[in-house]
Amino acid sequence: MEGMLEAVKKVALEKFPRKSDRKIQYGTAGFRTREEYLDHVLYRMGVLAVLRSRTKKAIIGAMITASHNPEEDNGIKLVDPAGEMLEASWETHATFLANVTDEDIPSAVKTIVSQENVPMDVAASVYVAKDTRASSQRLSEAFQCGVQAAGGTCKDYGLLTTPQLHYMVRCVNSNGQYGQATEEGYFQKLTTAFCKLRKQMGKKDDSSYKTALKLDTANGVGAYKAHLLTQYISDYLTIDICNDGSSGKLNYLCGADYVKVNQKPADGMTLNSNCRCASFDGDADRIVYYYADQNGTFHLMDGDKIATLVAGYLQELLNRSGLSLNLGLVQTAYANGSSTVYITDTLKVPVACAATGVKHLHHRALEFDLGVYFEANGHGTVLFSANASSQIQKAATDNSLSGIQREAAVQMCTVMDLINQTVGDAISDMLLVEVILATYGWEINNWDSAYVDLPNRQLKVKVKDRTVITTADAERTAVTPEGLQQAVDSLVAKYKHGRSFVRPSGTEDVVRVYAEADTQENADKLANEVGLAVYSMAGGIGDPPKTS
Ligand code: G16
Repeated sequence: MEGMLEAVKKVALEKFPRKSDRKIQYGTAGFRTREEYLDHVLYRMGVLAVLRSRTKKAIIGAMITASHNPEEDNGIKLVDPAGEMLEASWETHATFLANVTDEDIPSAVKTIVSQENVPMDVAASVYVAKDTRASSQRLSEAFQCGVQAAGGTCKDYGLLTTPQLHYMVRCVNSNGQYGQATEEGYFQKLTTAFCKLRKQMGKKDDSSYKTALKLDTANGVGAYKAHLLTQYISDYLTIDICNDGSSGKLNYLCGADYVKVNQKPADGMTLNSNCRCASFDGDADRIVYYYADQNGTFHLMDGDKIATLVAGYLQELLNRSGLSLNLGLVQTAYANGSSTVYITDTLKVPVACAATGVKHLHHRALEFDLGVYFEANGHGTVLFSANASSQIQKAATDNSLSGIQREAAVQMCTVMDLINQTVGDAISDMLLVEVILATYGWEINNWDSAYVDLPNRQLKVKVKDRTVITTADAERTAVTPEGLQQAVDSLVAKYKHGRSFVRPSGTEDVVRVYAEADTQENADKLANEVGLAVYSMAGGIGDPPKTS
């Protein structure tokens, strides 16, 4: 091990020195900051990925992306063997290794090896992919140098969406049981399921569903992949791809995050009345839908609306199959109050609240047989427990069941293939939404009518050090700085249906403020007042926040 450690240090000093003592932390979705601060971090993560691979005796994934952040940022998300986010205890190792001096890398690695009992004689292998950012190639090379220096091997997939990389990792570690670890395998699995479900439902005379979708791909990797997708599904869905990167800038005035936060369509998307539109984010792990009604009013179908659509559909299939499996839905504090009421009172599906970050929702969703999780920002998926999938598969061929029950189980088997269960996947989620709308014969306005969102507003507040804000109760209560939560509570009390919370972002250097109330004017006012409270009590810098 000593020889390897000296080699790791030598390459670090020569090629990827740590140029400043700026601290960096593994956040909501990995490391994320301005790309010029990341070379040494990516190199060191190559080393860490080798240790993780040896520990798990499995292939680990690394996605080079800053997802919804601006083009100038970049980052890395590490992927565990089943395609899930890196285990929390290793996030601590990642932060530790990223922040030591170059000289201290060998001792830091030794500490991790000893704490985790890493078997250093086991072969290590890592799958890596990147998004379309200009810096992604350079950072991917830095990462791969780290893997090599630590004695591992790397398979470079080049450009992939984040969920595609998660999928590859799950496939290879399941020895192909989950699917083929190739891009062709990914598209084949999803689109075969999609076409099967669409074919089965035949043509409905009274259907309002139209087979045309306008898609904003945020000028990111999703554009390439959506182009590839179209050839597999053209019999059932025509996709008009906008913001495909040929002229616009990544995530700039477009993409799922822009649409959700600003509650307006992406630039370049002309909204004809009732025309179904959707936006991916920069690495295609989130999706939101939207449309303009006859009066030109914009309507957003965010992650909450997708979650309720999916949960309602699965519940109906479960009821028809007669299977006794528990279905639950996981949201975050950002979930619109109306969605939670709808899920509880109308769908009668149990709902849980988790902290922001797919890793938190994913773990909570594992507690259900069928766990639907979605963040309001459009990031989510469905998890089927091992017990649920085996019961569903068994029911699909169980001749003692009625035809209707068997048919529902067969349909659920196909739905399982349509869903990328490793992580939220904009492509897979889009295909699922399209299947459900077509099944119901709904257009987007029918879907929208399930419930009316409470008006809401999100704000970003710049502060000197966002870590001064700590939270509890799935981020719904600010614990520090002292007095902030009381201030928020008294502001909220002034508004009918008022609700607000603040939390430090794990992907951007800001504090996020969320507010909802009975009218848009009141939601804006509340967000503004809470933003100002954060600004004054948590060390605001620059201009005070205001709603646009
Ligand atoms: C990431 C996470 C999401 C999270 C989002 C914003 O999304 O995967 O779970 O909601 O960041 O997090 P925060 O509010 O902490 O900045 P993405 O799509 O950027 O990877």
